[in-house]
Amino acid sequence: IWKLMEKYLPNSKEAIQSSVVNHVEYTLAKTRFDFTLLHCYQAVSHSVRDRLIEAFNDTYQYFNNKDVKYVYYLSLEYLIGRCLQNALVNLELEGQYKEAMLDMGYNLESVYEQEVDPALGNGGLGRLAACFLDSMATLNYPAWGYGLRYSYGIFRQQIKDGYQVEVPDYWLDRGNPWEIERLDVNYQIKFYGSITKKVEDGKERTIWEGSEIIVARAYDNPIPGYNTFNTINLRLWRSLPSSEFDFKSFNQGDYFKALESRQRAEFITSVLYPNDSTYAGKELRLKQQYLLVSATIQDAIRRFKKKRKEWKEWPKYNALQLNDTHPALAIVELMRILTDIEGLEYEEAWEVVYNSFAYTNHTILPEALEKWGVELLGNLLPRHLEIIYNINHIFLEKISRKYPNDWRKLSTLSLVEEGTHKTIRMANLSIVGSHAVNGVAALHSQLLTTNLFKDFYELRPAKFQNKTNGVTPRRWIRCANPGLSALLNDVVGSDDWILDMDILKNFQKIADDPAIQNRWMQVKRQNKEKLYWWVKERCGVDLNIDSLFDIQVKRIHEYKRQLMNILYVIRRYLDIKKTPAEERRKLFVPRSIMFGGKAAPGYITAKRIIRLVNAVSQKVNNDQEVGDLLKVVFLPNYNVSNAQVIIPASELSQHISTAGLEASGTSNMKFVMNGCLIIGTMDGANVEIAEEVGEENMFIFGARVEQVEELRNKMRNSNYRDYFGPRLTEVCDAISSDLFGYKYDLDALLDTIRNKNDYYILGADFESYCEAQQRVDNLYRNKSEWTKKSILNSLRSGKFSSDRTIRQYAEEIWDLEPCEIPNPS
Ligand code: 26V
Repeated sequence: IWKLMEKYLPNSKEAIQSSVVNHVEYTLAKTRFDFTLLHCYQAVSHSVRDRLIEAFNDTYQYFNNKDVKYVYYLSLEYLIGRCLQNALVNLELEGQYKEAMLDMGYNLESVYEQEVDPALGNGGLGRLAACFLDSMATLNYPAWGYGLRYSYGIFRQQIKDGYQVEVPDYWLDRGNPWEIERLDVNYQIKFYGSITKKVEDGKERTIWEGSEIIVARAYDNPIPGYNTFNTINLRLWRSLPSSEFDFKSFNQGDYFKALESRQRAEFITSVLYPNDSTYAGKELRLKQQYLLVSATIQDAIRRFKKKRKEWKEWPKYNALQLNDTHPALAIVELMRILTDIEGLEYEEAWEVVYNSFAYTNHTILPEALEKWGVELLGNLLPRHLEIIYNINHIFLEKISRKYPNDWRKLSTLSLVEEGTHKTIRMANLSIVGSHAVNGVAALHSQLLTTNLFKDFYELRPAKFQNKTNGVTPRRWIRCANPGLSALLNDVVGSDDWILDMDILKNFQKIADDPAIQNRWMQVKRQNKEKLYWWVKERCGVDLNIDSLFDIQVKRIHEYKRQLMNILYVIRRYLDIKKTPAEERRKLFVPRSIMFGGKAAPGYITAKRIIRLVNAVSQKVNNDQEVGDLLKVVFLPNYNVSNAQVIIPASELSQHISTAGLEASGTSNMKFVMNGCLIIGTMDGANVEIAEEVGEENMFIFGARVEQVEELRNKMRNSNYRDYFGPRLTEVCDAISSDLFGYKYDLDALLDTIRNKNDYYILGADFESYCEAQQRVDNLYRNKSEWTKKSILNSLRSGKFSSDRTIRQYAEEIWDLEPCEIPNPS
């Protein structure tokens, strides 16, 4: 029977339609009489899901037969975005499905809009993990993504009276056609309890008995590669109550109490922590981290044991990548299993662990570095704390032999931070337990070796690497910008650029071609129209499509300096008002300035920045005198699917963090690929973007990283009215005079930069920012010059494909070979 079954579904229109109709009837149990667009989406996705599942099963069966090495990518966050279009594009079936659906009376694009956007991440770190999965599948690497299946993703952001309001994001309420629930893949996870030592044959053994036991169940999410049959797995764990655990309570007759404990188990993977900047040592968060780590390690071990190899071969078959320190307990969990359960000697186990783990750092902000209180950790995971102390003891002994009596070194390198509140430094644990540590852009990796991890670097310089981030051109050009994709196809003569962005460099001469420039502008204009309608519908603002679309979208944070952007908008507003009406159009280019991004719910200053943007928006947009010369909009609920509309439509995008503080940035890369010019500081990956596209094709301004500390000191020692200069001072005074209302909130906001503690040096960078903005206006007046730079930005962005990044991880850290499954037809 298996042989008789058609192995791969044929791609004809009729076959697609029959599969969709089949799902309407048998999966949805629907008839054509009460059939909605949502049902259509569900039937279509199920028909695509069938194809993914076949490819997915074949992929791992093939990997298994070939006895390949795997990389395990461990991340608490994945911002994968919508799946349907991405799957169709990667399976190269979008055209066929479009036709098939049109025939049945449906527009495929409106079908796409029915899908929820799974938002299981905060921002850059989670989106990076999703781009990496796409590249790992596309490049045929034997890989697994591991994460958590939160029931609630990051909150949905609404704007009420100009303030951010958080609404829970229960994203599973319409089911999820993309996941495969694995009823048979469950692991026990233990918490709390006690440890006992036993001596057997003269050897001490440690036994940890957890007092709370729950279950982690696997939910598999197939990730199709582009132009290959390889489809890899993103395995997400969900917490469930364990059936064994609460027997006692049930027997004692306390029925409700027993149910409560079951609900507590389910609660663990309920909600993603919506904070990406300040660390708060919450027990629930630690439970989440350990659940991911423990289930994943058990899964990897089960797979390895089937090979019947010796433990010392583990690193030959497994590479484990830690996406920041969040899953760092994996190091300890593998040590625990190897020593306590598998009976390896400490040193043998350490070799295995050290040679398989690698750690990526994503931030140098001290407030984001994870440190778990030893009381909390020791209570929840007593054996793990003991192992951490052990690792630390052995490590510090080596250090004190190498640097006798160097107490400063010992205390900075130690995994334990002493003090009234003793903590475990997860970054130190991750470095000590890994054979490779990397930053996410050249400048950031450099800063790790000279500042944050200086002493570790001096100890083992070879361990430290750079892996500049990248983004997938499949989602960020091919899916998000079909107009540009078609244009690039024509320029190149094929769609080869999707797999090899570097070939675009060979076509730079088109940047001067007026015919191409015209088509390029047309594509941008169509994308701007789409965003125009999006803004009109959601914000009720009527933009001028001919105005310059100027966009800053990212999490709201002081270091990203959205405040500097809006203060400049006010500067522009005041300048327009001061200019005689008849001269205004000569002096100012019409601009639509858009902001978007979520503030962490407890981050008051970030929330006040949103309040200020909306206050300015209200004033400026309703000022008849200003008209379309200046519009200000806050784009609500910035997420992956909205980004796919926003990024292709923008002409100028802002990446203006204080130098040294943005580890990389990844949207900067997406904007550049889509022919957007950047106004930015020499920070994160901006530095490398400037190297690739040329500084003359960007608007670079502001203090360099070496100058920041000195500027901070200078400002500390003078009055803000002096170091701000008259232009910024006037802006602050306008806000304080209640020109925009909300004086209480806005004065408090301004005090973060006025009171001699302008940590992010807005005051120092403001003038240079204004000058860069003037250069933007000047260039925009020359449409052909602007378009030329836009084209060059896009054609020179090849370095920032995540394919390049993943190849480097595979070759320089994971020692991993591609393994392509054969074409089944
Ligand atoms: C930190 C924390 C702190 C504890 C609470 C939960 C939580 C969740 C996430 C984070 C991650 C902060 C680090 C981060 O997102 N870094 C960003 O990583 C991007 C990808 O490498 C990079 O482009 C951005 O520049 C960097 O800010």
